[in-house]
Amino acid sequence: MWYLILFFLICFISCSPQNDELAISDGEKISPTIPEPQIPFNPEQYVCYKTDMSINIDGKMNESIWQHAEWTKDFVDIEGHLKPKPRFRTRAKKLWDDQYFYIFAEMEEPDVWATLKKRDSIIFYDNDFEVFIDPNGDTHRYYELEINSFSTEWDLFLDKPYRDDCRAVHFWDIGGMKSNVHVDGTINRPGDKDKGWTLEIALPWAALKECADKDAPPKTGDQWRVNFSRVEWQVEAKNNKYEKVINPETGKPFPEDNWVWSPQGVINMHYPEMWGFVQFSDKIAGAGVDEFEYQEEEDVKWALRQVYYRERSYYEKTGKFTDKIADLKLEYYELAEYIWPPLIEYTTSLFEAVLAHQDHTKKWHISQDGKTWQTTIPNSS
Ligand SMILES: [Ca+2]
Ligand SMILES: [Ca+2]
Ligand SMILES: [Ca+2]
Ligand SMILES: [Ca+2]
Repeated sequence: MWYLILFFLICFISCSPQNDELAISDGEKISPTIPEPQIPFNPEQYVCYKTDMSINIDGKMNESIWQHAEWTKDFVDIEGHLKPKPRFRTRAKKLWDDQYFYIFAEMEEPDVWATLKKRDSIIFYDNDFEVFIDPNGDTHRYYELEINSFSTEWDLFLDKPYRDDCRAVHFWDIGGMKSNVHVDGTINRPGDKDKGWTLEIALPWAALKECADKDAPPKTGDQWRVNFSRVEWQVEAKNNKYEKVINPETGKPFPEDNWVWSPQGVINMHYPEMWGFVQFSDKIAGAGVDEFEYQEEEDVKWALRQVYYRERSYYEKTGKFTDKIADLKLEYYELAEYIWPPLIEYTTSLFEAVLAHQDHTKKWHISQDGKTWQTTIPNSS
């Protein structure tokens, strides 16, 4: 019986959206099995305009420029349409200038509470708001930030997702970051009904630039991969204090809800390929509109991503990779300008799949650790 409990406990921990704690405690490798997202590839899109006025980071949307920035869609469950709508509304706005990337988040919340005050604590043990940024969209070298309603920050750098044997750098800080929370209600006082909390963040390009592998500040038209997540626990008032509701069957708190901007299709934020697209515009917010321009090459990267998911589960079953697309049971991909199927090469512990452009000028690659990159082929004529 005990091993059944252990099995389910391991499943629970490894399916948990944040494996950060695991990485801290033992640095253990995460199982190579990669569950595939259970929703179509359709990340949210947002055009982020500039501000021409300075923004006072006090947690309030009290600068008129914010009125011209559009709200994101209301957040949905991390698994998308597979799960019910969140209990409370969450939405966000974005702006930028030559110094900062600004984020504003609004969270409806009848019971505002927080416990953690020490920087770089595991903030998702409290209710929180989380930001994920992969500037160049290769799924490696990305930034994560979590903030609770005490304004306590946990920022970290990840060289790659946990599924690809990540070493998260918790001591990395977003130097020069500013953030502040405004509580519309009373924090840690049950018995009244709070409206919620709002969060204002300024992330300096100087810090984001370091591992961006891309221009920072961005150029107009540049697209970065970004997602937001809100962790929400079930709490109850006991002795005039908040406590997490305990599941009587497990003796532990019920699992947290994860409400996100762009749904992941799997209970894991560390699938950067599912994050939203933010396209930067050099227009001042309210002074014009730029259309979001979807890059067809994202479909090429997504087709290679299927090869990666399937190669990893093929490896799990057989102990080796394969160069035969039939072994991977992949559908035919109709790709504008790229030749299907990909060419796959492998060794005992590595693989690389390559899709070539029809005119043989460029190729897209993916490797066993999920990194995608493009190469151009010098003109042979
Ligand atoms: Ca403000
Ligand atoms: Ca990256
Ligand atoms: Ca840190
Ligand atoms: Ca309250």
